[in-house]
Amino acid sequence: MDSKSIVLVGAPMDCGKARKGCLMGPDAYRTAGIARALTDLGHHVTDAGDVTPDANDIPDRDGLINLGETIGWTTALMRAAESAMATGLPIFMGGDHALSLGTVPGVAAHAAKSGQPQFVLWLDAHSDFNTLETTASGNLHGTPLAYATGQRGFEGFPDLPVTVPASQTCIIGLRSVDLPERALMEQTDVRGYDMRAMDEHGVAALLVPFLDDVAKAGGALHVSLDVDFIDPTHAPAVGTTVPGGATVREAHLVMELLCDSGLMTSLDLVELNPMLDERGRTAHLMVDLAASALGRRIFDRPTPRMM
Ligand code: EXY
Ligand code: MN
Ligand code: MN
Ligand code: MN
Repeated sequence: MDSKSIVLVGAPMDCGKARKGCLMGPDAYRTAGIARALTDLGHHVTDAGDVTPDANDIPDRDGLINLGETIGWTTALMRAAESAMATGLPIFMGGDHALSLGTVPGVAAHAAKSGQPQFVLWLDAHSDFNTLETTASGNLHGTPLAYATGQRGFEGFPDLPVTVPASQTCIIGLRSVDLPERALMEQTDVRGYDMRAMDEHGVAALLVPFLDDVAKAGGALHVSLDVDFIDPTHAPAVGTTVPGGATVREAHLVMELLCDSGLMTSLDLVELNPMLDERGRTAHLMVDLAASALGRRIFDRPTPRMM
């Protein structure tokens, strides 16, 4: 893989749900050596520090859990993501998945400036396709993909100048979807693959056709990796564990295929809660997965396409 300019952006957002701890995520990745892991692969890495929302951006909104604070973070992260794209390949170190309320629209706005279509790969046990009107928990980390694809039901959130068409999104790893999320997804052409699809076909058979579509469209590809994509026996440091997740090798294969494709233009690492970790092993696994997406492998030759 060619040397890239990678920008680490800390996004210690923790208001997307009730349980606290994700605010320590960015420093856990730093402590787990994310910068060194990527410079060892020949990349140029800068750490842009942590984003903090501007107090003026936080509207006084009650109702759903931390709605005002979440809107403030969304505004700040949209700006940060759009500007980070101008300097290289950003890795947004979360922080909970509500950070993607800002990062996905931000990278999409950057792509739109050059007329490039934006695609999104969502690696998650959950579809994160609730809206403010359908969420039962009020936890807004369960809503970012619905917001970023332009679904209605986000009254009070910033109007999005650029949304990602649902047809340009692909979710892999599903095993916990609320009924309203499923109903809303069925009204769109989002590609959603549950764990049974992974078991029956293998993750490569699900991912490669999507990557081929990204390549054909000359698209930008944002990857949003939720810790809970991986089975909790391998990645315990997350508040929304769901048994029956991806193995460590399935997760690495996804990242290695992304590396082979050369298509990834931005990455979210989300939902790491260091308070729930065991000697940092989840943080280290997420760093290893980021490294696999950016060139770490045993042999240089990519596997010939079997499809
Ligand atoms: N669908 C459930 C909810 O909306 O509360 C669970 C969402 C979990 C979201 C985590 C980030 O992936
Ligand atoms: Mn660019
Ligand atoms: Mn998620
Ligand atoms: Mn999840």
